[in-house]
Amino acid sequence: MSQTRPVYEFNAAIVREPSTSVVNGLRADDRGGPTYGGVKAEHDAYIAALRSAGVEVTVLPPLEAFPDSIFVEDPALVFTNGAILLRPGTPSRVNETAEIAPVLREMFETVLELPAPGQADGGDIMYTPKGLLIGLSDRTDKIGAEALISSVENLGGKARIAETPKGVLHFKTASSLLDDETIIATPALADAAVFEDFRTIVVPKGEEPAANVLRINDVVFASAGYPRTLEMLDNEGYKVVPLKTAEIEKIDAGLSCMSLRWYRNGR
Ligand code: CIR
Repeated sequence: MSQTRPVYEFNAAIVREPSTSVVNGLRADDRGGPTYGGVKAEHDAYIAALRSAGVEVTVLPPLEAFPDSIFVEDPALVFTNGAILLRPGTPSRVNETAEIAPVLREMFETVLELPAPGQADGGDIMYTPKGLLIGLSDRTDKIGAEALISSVENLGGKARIAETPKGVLHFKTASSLLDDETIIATPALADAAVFEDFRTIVVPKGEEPAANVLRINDVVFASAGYPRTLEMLDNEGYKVVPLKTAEIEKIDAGLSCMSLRWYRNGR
């Protein structure tokens, strides 16, 4: 897994079309569900944006039985040299892993499985140049995180455990990697010792969901609904591309959740 290219250099991604059942996606607070058409429009724009950033996107068909299956980031982790099948930490999503497994077995020579009985969601896992950060949350428990560290080491990488702030779904709901040295995080997570090796940019109070950005190659995709964060990133010199997330946010999701990304050799 060791590599010299930036961890945000990607040329391949998997996404899954939303099902009409996405309107029933899980949410902690019901602020009114999304519409299928609204999610579909955001998803279509997302696919187009990944392609314009130089990523070859494989689009999987919708799964009506799994309302949250559009969020392919959660049931697996992918790297240049292999994939790890995870065990999502909420009952309605556990079997999403079995749905994506054949696709990954087709695309990757090495596909590991997270050893039972732990659980881990990909949304809790941040790739950094210093190894993976695995945030403990209601979805990712200590047993799962420790098992995952072993799996990552088996692929030649390294990982360590971090804490996810209370009341936040995933570690990456509240933080994202912007470049080799920089993290963007909510005020609640910014002070965490876990980011001591990084420069931290803090999203303004009231714009917390904007902490989930997606760095791909030279672009930072950021949620369009948070003007102060967009301006801050722009002032920091990032090439910012805003994308609409208003609908997927109604089911607690952000930009990273909608793809699995990796650098595929030999293209
Ligand atoms: C869930 O609760 O699982 C979905 N409604 C949202 C998943 C968001 N995924 C992510 O942050 N990686």
